[in-house]
Amino acid sequence: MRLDVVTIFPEYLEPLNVSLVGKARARGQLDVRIHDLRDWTHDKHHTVDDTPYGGGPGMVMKPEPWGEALDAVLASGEGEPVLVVPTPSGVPFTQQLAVELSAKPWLVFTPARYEGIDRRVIEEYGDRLDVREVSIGDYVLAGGEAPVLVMVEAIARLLPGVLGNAASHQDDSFAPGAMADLLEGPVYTKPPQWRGRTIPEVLLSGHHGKIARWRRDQAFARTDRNRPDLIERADPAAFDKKDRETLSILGWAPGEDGRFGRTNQTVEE
Ligand code: 6GU
Repeated sequence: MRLDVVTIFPEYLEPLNVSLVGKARARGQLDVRIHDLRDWTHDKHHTVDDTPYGGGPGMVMKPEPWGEALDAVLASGEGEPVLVVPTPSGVPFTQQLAVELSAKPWLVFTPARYEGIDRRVIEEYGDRLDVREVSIGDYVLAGGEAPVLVMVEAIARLLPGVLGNAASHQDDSFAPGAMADLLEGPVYTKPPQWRGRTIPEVLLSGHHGKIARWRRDQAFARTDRNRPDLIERADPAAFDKKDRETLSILGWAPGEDGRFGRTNQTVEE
């Protein structure tokens, strides 16, 4: 997969040389190219921003450097990339979107600073490319570079051969499949006693069925506590008889439509 990033802070993307993404690059599984937007300015001060039409606070990124930069990047490759535009006004970046983008051969990211990029740039490339305006959550960052780091890591670890073990992301919280719609429960390793704290007995039992059931119950308990919205919107067809018992103990019951909602009953920890 090829990834291009156009930014006014190339050094902000240095973490892409480290760890999982850095190793995937070193192995040739990822071709990452960072570009400095200011290379496509022509004035003495390398100006990339200007005041907003209509007034208001902050500055807007000028269209001309982005147009020249994107034309150059597009001309440097075969075929057409997906253009990923980080913005707090975008669609949510989810595991589903990460999976979809991980199947594309070429992604171009355009992290902006200030109040964003002149709208005409998004319109211009939207006429020619698959353009996705994407947000990584409901909070406001000073720029799109950190979101690019987040998205690239989420996408890169899904590429074939990047994560050591192919099964490693089958159980991911939010991964479609086995533990779909539930958060992952706690994990433990050696030593068996640490500061007087032990390991849940069942994990030492060697009984794989009981272990799987315990893990699923832990996943329900954590999802109940941290993300009850995931249980509310889960497809109830994914819940077996024991899941339903666990949910009932946690204070959940099926409604008219079969989906689960909280009953007013509270459960002691
Ligand atoms: Cl993609 N950009 C900025 N500036 N803030 C954000 C964001 C993106 N996603 C959430 N907050």
